[in-house]
Amino acid sequence: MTIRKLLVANRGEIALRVMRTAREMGIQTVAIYSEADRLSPHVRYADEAVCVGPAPSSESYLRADTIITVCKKLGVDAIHPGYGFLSENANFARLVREAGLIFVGPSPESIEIMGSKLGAKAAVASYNIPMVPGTPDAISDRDEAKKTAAQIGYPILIKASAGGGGKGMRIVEREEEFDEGMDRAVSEAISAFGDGSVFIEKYVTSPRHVEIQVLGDQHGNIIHLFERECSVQRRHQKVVEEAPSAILTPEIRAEMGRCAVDVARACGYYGAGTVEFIVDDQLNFYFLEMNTRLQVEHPVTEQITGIDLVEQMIHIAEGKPLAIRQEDLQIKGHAVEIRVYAEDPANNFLPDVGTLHTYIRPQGNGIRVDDGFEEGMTIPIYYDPMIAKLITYGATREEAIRKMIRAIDEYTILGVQTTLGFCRYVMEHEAFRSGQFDTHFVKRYFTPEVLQKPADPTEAQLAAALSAWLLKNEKPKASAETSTAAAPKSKWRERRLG
Ligand code: MV4
Repeated sequence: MTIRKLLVANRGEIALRVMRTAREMGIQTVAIYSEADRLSPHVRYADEAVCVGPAPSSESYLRADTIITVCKKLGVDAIHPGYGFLSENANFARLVREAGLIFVGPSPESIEIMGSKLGAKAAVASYNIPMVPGTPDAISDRDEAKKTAAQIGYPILIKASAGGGGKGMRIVEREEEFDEGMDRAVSEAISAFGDGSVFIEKYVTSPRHVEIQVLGDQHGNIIHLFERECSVQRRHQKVVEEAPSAILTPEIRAEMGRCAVDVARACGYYGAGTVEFIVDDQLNFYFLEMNTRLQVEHPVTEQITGIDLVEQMIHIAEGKPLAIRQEDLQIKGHAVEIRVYAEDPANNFLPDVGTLHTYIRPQGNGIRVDDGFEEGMTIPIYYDPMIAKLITYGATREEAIRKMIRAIDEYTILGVQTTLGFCRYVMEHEAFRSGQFDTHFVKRYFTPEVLQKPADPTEAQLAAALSAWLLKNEKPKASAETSTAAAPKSKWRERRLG
């Protein structure tokens, strides 16, 4: 089945990212937007655009029924959900299928299995996948669980089965705190997810977060596209991602890749997915969960493999067999991504939404900016305050990092506070440079004081911003130089204008 018209059920940078590939493939694009996003670039980029409701996402980007109605009206044959919003909603994927449309993503069944952490553990149980010691099922008998905790040794983590991405986790340091931790974990899980199922795991105290990108087709072929290192994060919000990881050996990489493919196989996975592991200081790795969507940080994988993941997703959704074999893939170079948020690092990363009075992107070889805003636009309060993803690519890790620092220095954003200076601090930090860091990097090394200098724009940036503004606002003068009548009639000029 060929996709001729694709609706992107998302906004901002990821909507643009998906539509760009669709356009390259000759596929017509349809944008949806909320009343807050009327003037957004993703709306103008699309061949057609439909307003689906007021600003709050519950009344617009999350309205499955409205979105499917739009598809029927416009003759759309497939929906790409991007990330967030409806991307990991099994019911939505099912509604799309029932409406006779193609969901550019995995099956509702895969989404459902992996949406439950215990479901994921059960699905992979018959495969040889390393997992952190813990309880394989939801805890029903508290005394039993307490015994297991004593056996595996404190500290332990209580996790909500319906959680994920750090939501619904609780550390218990010693047995005396077990009951209280359990009470809180269960009541939090009920209020957050409507499901009080929790399990316990040994707490790996200083892990690295390494995830493997996989692609599976609808014929049972599954490959992996190596890893992304995402350890630099703040309160489960990733800050810096890179590929490959500075710590993996080719042997461990191959082994993790094999495990990731098996995890995908265990749930009959097709589409693009990410298998998340933690890695301890001995380089032991453990499977944690699988994300059944295209991830924010997918560009670093695209840079080092040369593969367009959205193109692959579309081919897979059309039912085509994967055209890439595992042995064709190799890592070339190194890519680093930072997330540029409209947040104030000096003020506990409080969202600082406002107007991008000056917005000048970095440019040059090895630089990719995925964003969804333009100068003069206001960042709406209703959604995630990510302004852009800045990705650099070089032959080596050091080259990609140096390029990132240069790119951050060129990036001029005035009007809102951003995390650019904070990311620059990470790039310069010895622990990051040496590759010796874990998920506690930000907590361990960052205080607002370290930012005082780079937070202010440099003289050069101010000068650049001012001249850009002057150029843009300059009125055409009726001077001898600009009037066509008086223009010098050189051959060069004729050739150029003719
Ligand atoms: C863990 C862990 C340590 N031990 N599980 C956080 C996100 C969610 N996917 C699982 N997470 C963790 N699970 C055990 N048994 C530490 C984390 C964790 C973490 C993992 C990846 C990236 C950042 C993190 C930050 C804090 C905790």
